[in-house]
Amino acid sequence: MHRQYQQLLSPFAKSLRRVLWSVVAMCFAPAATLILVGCDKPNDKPAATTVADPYDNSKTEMKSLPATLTSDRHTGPLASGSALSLDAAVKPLVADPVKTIQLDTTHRVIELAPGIHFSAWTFGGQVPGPIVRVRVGDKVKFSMTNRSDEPAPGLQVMAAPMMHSMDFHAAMVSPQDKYRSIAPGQTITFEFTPNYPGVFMYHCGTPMVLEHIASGMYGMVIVEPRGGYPTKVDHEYAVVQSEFYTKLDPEKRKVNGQPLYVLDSERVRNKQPTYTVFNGRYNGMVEKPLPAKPGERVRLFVMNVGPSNTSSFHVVGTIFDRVWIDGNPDNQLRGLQTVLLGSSGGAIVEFMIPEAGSYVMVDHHFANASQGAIGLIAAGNPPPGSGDVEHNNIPATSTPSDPAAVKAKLAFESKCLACLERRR
Ligand SMILES: [Cu+2]
Repeated sequence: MHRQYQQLLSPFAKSLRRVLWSVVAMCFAPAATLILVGCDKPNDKPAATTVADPYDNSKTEMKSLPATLTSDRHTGPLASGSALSLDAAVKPLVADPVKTIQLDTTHRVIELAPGIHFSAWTFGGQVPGPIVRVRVGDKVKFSMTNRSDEPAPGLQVMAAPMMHSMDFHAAMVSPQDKYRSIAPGQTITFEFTPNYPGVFMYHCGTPMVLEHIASGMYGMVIVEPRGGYPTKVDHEYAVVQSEFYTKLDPEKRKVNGQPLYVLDSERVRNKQPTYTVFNGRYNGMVEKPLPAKPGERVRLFVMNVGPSNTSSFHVVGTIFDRVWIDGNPDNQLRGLQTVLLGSSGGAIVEFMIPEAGSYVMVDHHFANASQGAIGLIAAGNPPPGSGDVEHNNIPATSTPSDPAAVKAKLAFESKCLACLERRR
Protein backbone atom coordinates (compact mmCIF):
# COMPACT_ATOMS: atom_id res chain seq x y z
CA MET A 1 0.00 0.00 0.00
CA HIS A 2 2.81 2.35 0.99
CA ARG A 3 4.67 1.54 -2.25
CA GLN A 4 1.50 2.25 -4.22
CA TYR A 5 1.31 5.72 -2.73
CA GLN A 6 4.98 6.29 -3.49
CA GLN A 7 4.44 5.31 -7.10
CA LEU A 8 1.38 7.50 -7.27
CA LEU A 9 3.17 10.58 -5.84
CA SER A 10 6.48 10.07 -7.59
CA PRO A 11 5.66 12.17 -10.73
CA PHE A 12 4.33 14.99 -8.53
CA ALA A 13 7.44 14.95 -6.30
CA LYS A 14 9.69 15.09 -9.33
CA SER A 15 7.79 18.07 -10.69
CA LEU A 16 8.00 19.80 -7.34
CA ARG A 17 11.77 19.28 -7.18
CA ARG A 18 12.14 20.70 -10.72
CA VAL A 19 10.11 23.79 -9.77
CA LEU A 20 12.16 24.31 -6.63
CA TRP A 21 15.44 24.03 -8.54
CA SER A 22 14.15 26.49 -11.11
CA VAL A 23 13.30 29.02 -8.41
CA VAL A 24 16.74 28.58 -6.83
CA ALA A 25 18.38 29.03 -10.22
CA MET A 26 16.36 32.15 -11.01
CA CYS A 27 17.19 33.72 -7.68
CA PHE A 28 20.85 32.96 -7.47
CA ALA A 29 22.02 32.82 -11.06
CA PRO A 30 22.10 36.60 -11.62
CA ALA A 31 23.90 37.10 -8.34
CA ALA A 32 26.37 34.36 -9.19
CA THR A 33 26.85 35.86 -12.64
CA LEU A 34 27.51 39.24 -11.13
CA ILE A 35 29.98 37.78 -8.69
CA LEU A 36 31.76 35.90 -11.46
CA VAL A 37 31.77 38.91 -13.78
CA GLY A 38 32.98 41.04 -10.92
CA CYS A 39 35.74 38.56 -10.22
CA ASP A 40 36.84 38.49 -13.84
CA LYS A 41 36.96 42.28 -14.26
CA PRO A 42 39.71 44.40 -12.76
CA ASN A 43 38.58 46.76 -10.00
CA ASP A 44 37.61 49.85 -12.01
CA LYS A 45 36.19 51.80 -9.06
CA PRO A 46 37.86 55.25 -8.82
CA ALA A 47 40.45 55.19 -6.13
CA ALA A 48 39.47 57.33 -3.16
CA THR A 49 41.07 60.73 -3.78
CA THR A 50 42.05 63.05 -0.99
CA VAL A 51 41.24 66.68 -1.80
CA ALA A 52 43.55 68.99 0.08
CA ASP A 53 41.62 71.31 2.39
CA PRO A 54 42.70 74.83 1.45
CA TYR A 55 41.94 75.88 5.00
CA ASP A 56 43.73 72.96 6.68
CA ASN A 57 44.04 74.38 10.17
CA SER A 58 47.23 72.42 10.81
CA LYS A 59 48.91 74.53 8.12
CA THR A 60 47.33 77.93 8.76
CA GLU A 61 49.14 80.62 10.68
CA MET A 62 47.72 80.67 14.19
CA LYS A 63 50.55 82.30 16.05
CA SER A 64 51.87 85.82 15.95
CA LEU A 65 54.30 87.89 17.95
CA PRO A 66 52.81 89.81 20.88
CA ALA A 67 51.67 93.34 20.08
CA THR A 68 53.96 96.15 21.16
CA LEU A 69 52.67 99.29 22.84
CA THR A 70 54.76 102.45 23.04
CA SER A 71 54.36 106.13 23.82
CA ASP A 72 56.05 107.08 20.55
CA ARG A 73 53.63 109.27 18.66
CA HIS A 74 53.56 108.79 14.88
CA THR A 75 53.44 112.23 13.28
CA GLY A 76 53.42 111.37 9.56
CA PRO A 77 50.39 110.91 7.32
CA LEU A 78 47.33 109.45 9.07
CA ALA A 79 47.23 106.61 6.54
CA SER A 80 50.10 105.03 4.62
CA GLY A 81 51.01 101.78 2.85
CA SER A 82 50.95 100.59 -0.77
CA ALA A 83 48.14 98.13 0.06
CA LEU A 84 45.71 100.99 0.80
CA SER A 85 43.07 102.49 -1.48
CA LEU A 86 41.45 105.73 -0.39
CA ASP A 87 38.24 105.61 -2.43
CA ALA A 88 35.86 103.33 -4.34
CA ALA A 89 38.37 102.52 -7.12
CA VAL A 90 40.30 99.65 -5.56
CA LYS A 91 43.96 99.43 -6.53
CA PRO A 92 45.30 96.06 -7.75
CA LEU A 93 47.00 93.72 -5.30
CA VAL A 94 50.59 94.65 -4.48
CA ALA A 95 52.88 91.67 -5.16
CA ASP A 96 55.10 92.09 -2.08
CA PRO A 97 53.94 89.47 0.48
CA VAL A 98 54.72 91.86 3.33
CA LYS A 99 52.08 94.56 3.65
CA THR A 100 53.06 97.39 5.99
CA ILE A 101 50.19 99.71 6.84
CA GLN A 102 49.73 102.67 9.16
CA LEU A 103 46.22 103.75 10.13
CA ASP A 104 46.07 106.40 12.83
CA THR A 105 42.89 107.32 14.66
CA THR A 106 41.82 110.92 14.73
CA HIS A 107 38.72 113.06 15.01
CA ARG A 108 37.48 114.88 11.93
CA VAL A 109 34.45 116.80 10.74
CA ILE A 110 33.15 115.13 7.59
CA GLU A 111 30.51 116.42 5.19
CA LEU A 112 28.01 113.58 5.29
CA ALA A 113 25.58 115.28 2.90
CA PRO A 114 25.57 118.76 1.37
CA GLY A 115 25.72 121.17 4.34
CA ILE A 116 25.61 118.36 6.93
CA HIS A 117 28.89 118.52 8.86
CA PHE A 118 29.26 115.61 11.25
CA SER A 119 31.80 115.24 14.04
CA ALA A 120 33.34 111.86 13.17
CA TRP A 121 35.99 109.58 14.66
CA THR A 122 38.13 108.06 11.95
CA PHE A 123 40.84 105.65 10.86
CA GLY A 124 43.25 107.41 8.54
CA GLY A 125 41.29 110.67 8.63
CA GLN A 126 38.36 109.48 6.51
CA VAL A 127 35.04 107.62 6.71
CA PRO A 128 35.09 104.83 5.82
CA GLY A 129 38.75 104.22 6.56
CA PRO A 130 41.06 103.25 3.67
CA ILE A 131 40.52 99.88 1.97
CA VAL A 132 43.27 97.36 2.71
CA ARG A 133 44.03 94.80 -0.02
CA VAL A 134 46.14 91.75 0.79
CA ARG A 135 46.39 88.05 -0.08
CA VAL A 136 46.06 84.82 1.89
CA GLY A 137 49.44 84.03 3.46
CA ASP A 138 50.72 87.63 3.38
CA LYS A 139 52.32 89.15 6.46
CA VAL A 140 50.35 92.24 7.47
CA LYS A 141 52.41 94.60 9.61
CA PHE A 142 50.05 97.07 11.21
CA SER A 143 50.72 100.17 13.27
CA MET A 144 48.34 102.74 14.75
CA THR A 145 48.81 105.87 16.83
CA ASN A 146 45.84 107.25 18.75
CA ARG A 147 45.87 110.88 17.61
CA SER A 148 42.42 111.79 18.89
CA ASP A 149 44.03 114.55 20.96
CA GLU A 150 45.29 116.40 17.87
CA PRO A 151 43.15 119.29 16.63
CA ALA A 152 41.46 118.77 13.28
CA PRO A 153 43.30 120.91 10.71
CA GLY A 154 41.60 124.23 10.05
CA LEU A 155 38.71 123.54 12.40
CA GLN A 156 38.14 124.56 15.97
CA VAL A 157 35.65 121.72 16.41
CA MET A 158 36.61 118.36 17.78
CA ALA A 159 35.42 115.63 20.09
CA ALA A 160 37.18 114.96 23.35
CA PRO A 161 40.33 112.77 23.11
CA MET A 162 39.56 109.18 24.00
CA MET A 163 40.72 105.56 23.90
CA HIS A 164 40.54 103.72 20.56
CA SER A 165 41.53 100.31 19.19
CA MET A 166 41.64 98.21 16.03
CA ASP A 167 39.78 94.93 15.41
CA PHE A 168 40.58 93.20 12.07
CA HIS A 169 37.96 90.58 11.18
CA ALA A 170 40.48 89.23 8.64
CA ALA A 171 42.89 88.18 11.42
CA MET A 172 43.03 85.26 13.87
CA VAL A 173 44.74 86.67 16.94
CA SER A 174 44.19 87.21 20.63
CA PRO A 175 41.79 90.16 20.99
CA GLN A 176 43.13 90.99 24.45
CA ASP A 177 46.62 91.39 23.01
CA LYS A 178 46.14 92.89 19.54
CA TYR A 179 42.80 94.65 19.86
CA ARG A 180 43.41 96.40 23.18
CA SER A 181 42.41 100.03 23.60
CA ILE A 182 45.20 102.57 23.52
CA ALA A 183 45.30 106.06 24.98
CA PRO A 184 45.87 109.31 23.04
CA GLY A 185 49.55 109.54 22.12
CA GLN A 186 50.14 105.77 22.30
CA THR A 187 51.10 103.55 19.36
CA ILE A 188 50.23 99.86 18.97
CA THR A 189 52.01 97.61 16.48
CA PHE A 190 51.18 94.01 15.60
CA GLU A 191 51.29 91.48 12.78
CA PHE A 192 48.89 88.92 11.41
CA THR A 193 48.60 86.49 8.52
CA PRO A 194 45.22 86.28 6.76
CA ASN A 195 44.21 82.62 6.39
CA TYR A 196 40.89 82.97 4.60
CA PRO A 197 40.02 84.97 1.49
CA GLY A 198 37.19 87.42 1.95
CA VAL A 199 35.78 90.90 2.28
CA PHE A 200 36.26 91.65 5.94
CA MET A 201 35.39 94.53 8.23
CA TYR A 202 37.80 96.34 10.47
CA HIS A 203 36.59 98.60 13.23
CA CYS A 204 37.33 100.18 16.56
CA GLY A 205 36.40 97.78 19.34
CA THR A 206 36.63 100.15 22.28
CA PRO A 207 33.51 100.36 24.45
CA MET A 208 30.98 101.49 23.70
CA VAL A 209 31.67 99.77 20.36
CA LEU A 210 28.31 100.84 18.97
CA GLU A 211 29.18 104.51 19.38
CA HIS A 212 32.72 104.14 17.99
CA ILE A 213 31.38 102.40 14.86
CA ALA A 214 28.45 104.81 14.50
CA SER A 215 30.96 107.67 14.70
CA GLY A 216 32.84 106.37 11.63
CA MET A 217 35.54 103.98 12.84
CA TYR A 218 35.45 101.18 10.26
CA GLY A 219 36.79 100.03 6.93
CA MET A 220 37.20 97.06 4.56
CA VAL A 221 39.96 94.48 4.22
CA ILE A 222 40.00 92.55 0.94
CA VAL A 223 41.85 89.25 1.22
CA GLU A 224 42.45 87.64 -2.17
CA PRO A 225 42.77 83.87 -2.54
CA ARG A 226 46.38 82.66 -2.84
CA GLY A 227 45.98 82.07 -6.57
CA GLY A 228 43.84 85.16 -7.24
CA TYR A 229 40.20 85.21 -8.33
CA PRO A 230 38.89 82.63 -10.84
CA THR A 231 37.37 85.30 -13.11
CA LYS A 232 38.69 88.28 -15.04
CA VAL A 233 36.98 91.66 -14.73
CA ASP A 234 37.30 95.12 -16.27
CA HIS A 235 36.61 97.16 -13.11
CA GLU A 236 36.90 96.67 -9.39
CA TYR A 237 35.10 98.99 -6.96
CA ALA A 238 34.38 98.95 -3.24
CA VAL A 239 31.00 99.86 -1.74
CA VAL A 240 30.78 100.24 2.03
CA GLN A 241 27.30 100.80 3.45
CA SER A 242 26.83 102.33 6.89
CA GLU A 243 24.34 104.21 9.03
CA PHE A 244 24.69 107.61 10.66
CA TYR A 245 22.70 108.87 13.62
CA THR A 246 22.91 112.64 13.74
CA LYS A 247 21.53 115.51 15.75
CA LEU A 248 22.31 119.22 15.88
CA ASP A 249 25.17 119.99 18.22
CA PRO A 250 23.64 120.95 21.61
CA GLU A 251 26.52 123.44 22.00
CA LYS A 252 25.45 125.03 18.69
CA ARG A 253 28.98 124.97 17.25
CA LYS A 254 29.41 125.90 13.59
CA VAL A 255 31.59 124.70 10.73
CA ASN A 256 32.22 127.27 8.00
CA GLY A 257 29.10 129.09 9.19
CA GLN A 258 26.97 125.94 8.99
CA PRO A 259 25.64 123.97 11.96
CA LEU A 260 27.63 121.06 13.35
CA TYR A 261 25.95 117.67 13.79
CA VAL A 262 27.01 115.17 16.43
CA LEU A 263 26.15 111.60 17.30
CA ASP A 264 22.62 111.10 18.61
CA SER A 265 23.08 108.39 21.25
CA GLU A 266 19.34 107.87 21.62
CA ARG A 267 18.87 107.25 17.91
CA VAL A 268 21.85 104.85 17.89
CA ARG A 269 20.36 102.73 20.64
CA ASN A 270 16.93 102.76 19.03
CA LYS A 271 18.31 101.86 15.56
CA GLN A 272 16.83 105.00 13.99
CA PRO A 273 19.47 106.33 11.57
CA THR A 274 19.14 109.72 9.94
CA TYR A 275 21.37 108.65 7.03
CA THR A 276 22.23 105.31 5.45
CA VAL A 277 24.92 105.80 2.85
CA PHE A 278 27.49 104.22 0.57
CA ASN A 279 31.14 105.14 1.14
CA GLY A 280 30.36 107.73 3.82
CA ARG A 281 28.35 110.15 1.70
CA TYR A 282 24.63 110.70 1.07
CA ASN A 283 24.06 109.89 -2.64
CA GLY A 284 27.85 110.10 -2.96
CA MET A 285 28.13 107.88 -6.01
CA VAL A 286 25.23 109.70 -7.68
CA GLU A 287 27.40 112.81 -7.51
CA LYS A 288 30.45 110.83 -8.68
CA PRO A 289 29.27 107.73 -10.57
CA LEU A 290 31.57 104.74 -11.07
CA PRO A 291 32.59 104.46 -14.73
CA ALA A 292 32.13 101.33 -16.88
CA LYS A 293 31.26 100.47 -20.48
CA PRO A 294 28.66 98.22 -22.12
CA GLY A 295 29.92 94.65 -22.41
CA GLU A 296 32.30 95.05 -19.50
CA ARG A 297 32.37 92.89 -16.40
CA VAL A 298 32.34 94.64 -13.02
CA ARG A 299 33.44 93.27 -9.65
CA LEU A 300 32.12 95.02 -6.56
CA PHE A 301 33.53 94.41 -3.11
CA VAL A 302 30.47 95.10 -0.96
CA MET A 303 30.28 95.37 2.80
CA ASN A 304 27.53 96.38 5.16
CA VAL A 305 28.98 97.97 8.28
CA GLY A 306 25.64 98.51 9.93
CA PRO A 307 26.15 98.98 12.83
CA SER A 308 22.57 97.78 13.33
CA ASN A 309 20.64 97.36 10.07
CA THR A 310 20.87 94.91 7.18
CA SER A 311 21.44 95.69 3.51
CA SER A 312 19.75 94.05 0.54
CA PHE A 313 22.25 95.13 -2.09
CA HIS A 314 20.98 95.32 -5.65
CA VAL A 315 22.04 96.83 -8.98
CA VAL A 316 19.09 97.96 -11.11
CA GLY A 317 19.32 96.66 -14.68
CA THR A 318 21.56 93.66 -14.26
CA ILE A 319 21.86 90.33 -12.41
CA PHE A 320 24.77 89.20 -10.28
CA ASP A 321 26.41 86.49 -12.38
CA ARG A 322 28.43 85.42 -9.37
CA VAL A 323 28.12 86.22 -5.70
CA TRP A 324 30.87 85.09 -3.35
CA ILE A 325 29.42 85.33 0.12
CA ASP A 326 31.81 87.06 2.51
CA GLY A 327 34.10 87.54 -0.50
CA ASN A 328 35.30 83.93 -0.64
CA PRO A 329 34.99 82.22 -4.08
CA ASP A 330 34.35 78.91 -2.26
CA ASN A 331 30.99 80.38 -1.19
CA GLN A 332 29.58 80.85 -4.68
CA LEU A 333 26.01 81.60 -5.73
CA ARG A 334 24.89 82.26 -9.33
CA GLY A 335 22.29 84.56 -10.85
CA LEU A 336 21.25 86.58 -7.81
CA GLN A 337 19.13 89.74 -7.86
CA THR A 338 20.20 90.91 -4.40
CA VAL A 339 22.68 89.90 -1.75
CA LEU A 340 21.58 90.16 1.85
CA LEU A 341 24.25 91.46 4.22
CA GLY A 342 23.92 91.65 7.97
CA SER A 343 26.10 93.91 10.05
CA SER A 344 29.76 93.30 9.07
CA GLY A 345 28.63 91.03 6.23
CA GLY A 346 30.67 91.21 3.03
CA ALA A 347 30.39 89.86 -0.51
CA ILE A 348 31.95 90.06 -3.93
CA VAL A 349 29.38 90.48 -6.68
CA GLU A 350 30.23 90.28 -10.37
CA PHE A 351 27.98 91.23 -13.26
CA MET A 352 27.93 92.31 -16.89
CA ILE A 353 26.94 95.75 -18.10
CA PRO A 354 24.49 94.67 -20.79
CA GLU A 355 24.06 97.96 -22.69
CA ALA A 356 24.60 101.71 -22.39
CA GLY A 357 22.90 103.31 -19.43
CA SER A 358 23.19 104.28 -15.77
CA TYR A 359 22.90 101.31 -13.44
CA VAL A 360 21.62 102.19 -9.98
CA MET A 361 23.25 100.54 -6.98
CA VAL A 362 20.77 100.52 -4.14
CA ASP A 363 19.90 98.98 -0.82
CA HIS A 364 16.62 97.33 -1.78
CA HIS A 365 15.38 98.02 1.73
CA PHE A 366 14.07 101.25 0.22
CA ALA A 367 13.74 103.03 3.54
CA ASN A 368 17.56 102.74 3.71
CA ALA A 369 17.92 103.85 0.10
CA SER A 370 15.80 106.93 0.81
CA GLN A 371 18.38 107.91 3.44
CA GLY A 372 21.19 107.99 0.89
CA ALA A 373 22.22 104.40 0.08
CA ILE A 374 22.22 105.06 -3.67
CA GLY A 375 24.97 105.06 -6.27
CA LEU A 376 25.37 104.90 -10.03
CA ILE A 377 27.50 102.94 -12.45
CA ALA A 378 27.71 105.20 -15.48
CA ALA A 379 28.00 103.12 -18.65
CA GLY A 380 27.37 105.65 -21.38
CA ASN A 381 24.30 107.33 -22.75
CA PRO A 382 21.22 105.17 -23.28
CA PRO A 383 19.47 105.20 -26.69
CA PRO A 384 17.94 108.55 -27.77
CA GLY A 385 14.46 109.04 -26.32
CA SER A 386 15.25 107.08 -23.14
CA GLY A 387 14.14 108.50 -19.81
CA ASP A 388 16.29 110.31 -17.28
CA VAL A 389 18.03 108.47 -14.48
CA GLU A 390 15.47 107.75 -11.81
CA HIS A 391 16.38 106.63 -8.36
CA ASN A 392 14.78 106.37 -4.99
CA ASN A 393 15.85 109.72 -3.61
CA ILE A 394 13.76 111.68 -6.09
CA PRO A 395 10.54 112.70 -4.33
CA ALA A 396 7.29 111.22 -5.57
CA THR A 397 5.57 113.50 -8.09
CA SER A 398 2.51 113.54 -10.30
CA THR A 399 4.16 116.00 -12.67
CA PRO A 400 6.53 114.19 -15.02
CA SER A 401 9.29 116.07 -16.79
CA ASP A 402 10.06 113.45 -19.44
CA PRO A 403 8.41 114.51 -22.77
CA ALA A 404 7.00 111.03 -23.45
CA ALA A 405 5.59 110.82 -19.93
CA VAL A 406 4.07 114.29 -20.23
CA LYS A 407 2.33 113.24 -23.46
CA ALA A 408 1.08 110.03 -21.85
CA LYS A 409 -0.19 111.96 -18.84
CA LEU A 410 -2.15 114.36 -21.06
CA ALA A 411 -3.61 111.47 -23.02
CA PHE A 412 -4.62 109.70 -19.82
CA GLU A 413 -6.23 112.81 -18.38
CA SER A 414 -8.15 113.63 -21.56
CA LYS A 415 -9.53 110.09 -21.72
CA CYS A 416 -10.57 110.19 -18.11
CA LEU A 417 -12.28 113.53 -18.59
CA ALA A 418 -14.09 112.18 -21.63
CA CYS A 419 -15.24 109.17 -19.62
CA LEU A 420 -16.41 111.41 -16.86
CA GLU A 421 -18.30 113.60 -19.32
CA ARG A 422 -19.99 110.58 -20.83
CA ARG A 423 -21.08 109.34 -17.41
CA ARG A 424 -22.79 112.65 -16.78
CU1 LIG B 1 37.34 104.12 18.74
